[in-house]
Amino acid sequence: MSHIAEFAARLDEAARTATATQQIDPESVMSLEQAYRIQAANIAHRVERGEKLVGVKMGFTSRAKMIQMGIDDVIWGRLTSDMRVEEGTALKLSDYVHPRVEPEIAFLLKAPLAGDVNASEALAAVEAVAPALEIIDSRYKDFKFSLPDVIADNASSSGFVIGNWHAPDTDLSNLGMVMSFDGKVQHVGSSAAILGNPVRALVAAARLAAEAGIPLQAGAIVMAGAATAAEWLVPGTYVRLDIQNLGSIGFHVQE
Ligand code: OOG
Ligand code: MG
Repeated sequence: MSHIAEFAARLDEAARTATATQQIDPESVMSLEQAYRIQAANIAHRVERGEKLVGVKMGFTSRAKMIQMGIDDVIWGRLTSDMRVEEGTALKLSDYVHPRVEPEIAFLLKAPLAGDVNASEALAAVEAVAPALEIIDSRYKDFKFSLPDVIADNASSSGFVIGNWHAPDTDLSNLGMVMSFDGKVQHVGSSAAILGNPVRALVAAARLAAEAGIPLQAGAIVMAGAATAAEWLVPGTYVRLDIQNLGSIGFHVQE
């Protein structure tokens, strides 16, 4: 087995069994191209088991996240059908290694969006926007990784929760975002924290996905990246996100 196939199988197994694994490239010697090949092979295992590719997620699009994880490059990962968590669900912590949650904005496309586009072209392809929570769960021990490590591990993506879709007629550039656990505020931020405007994350997603040979299609979901640092999930709590003009969403964490 090539190293790529071997690492991909190990990361897929770690995700499937919710068991942490060793970093694959702690010294960061791998190229990003190799890391994305491992990611593709990693997610191909899920597709072989019947999951569908439903979109992409952007990572490290805010300073808060870059600082929290010590990485300052924008990355992306693949979203699959089984990662979707219904709004209001009760999550089982045992399905994850060491999950965290973070507040995001999601886009739903009504037209293909591929390659170099500007912000107004990107917005013209948007069917709707929604408040979203991402559950990130690094498959590496202690949630520690290098840049190639996290790319290979599908940018830590593990689950996503999406609220009601809204027509994209709200200015998204500076919306207040509040993430709370049982009504206690954990993080307050603004959508402006996401590359100055979350639409820029969509522009970047269109370019990166096309470069990788999976251009964004109508119906694709794009997660723009977290506006604030992530928080560990706590058993027995209700996680809620409120976004100005976009409403709120949430889910339970089982005891
Ligand atoms: C990597 C994923 C980063 C975001 O929204 O910035 C990310 C991680 O923090 O483990 O999803
Ligand atoms: Mg995220």
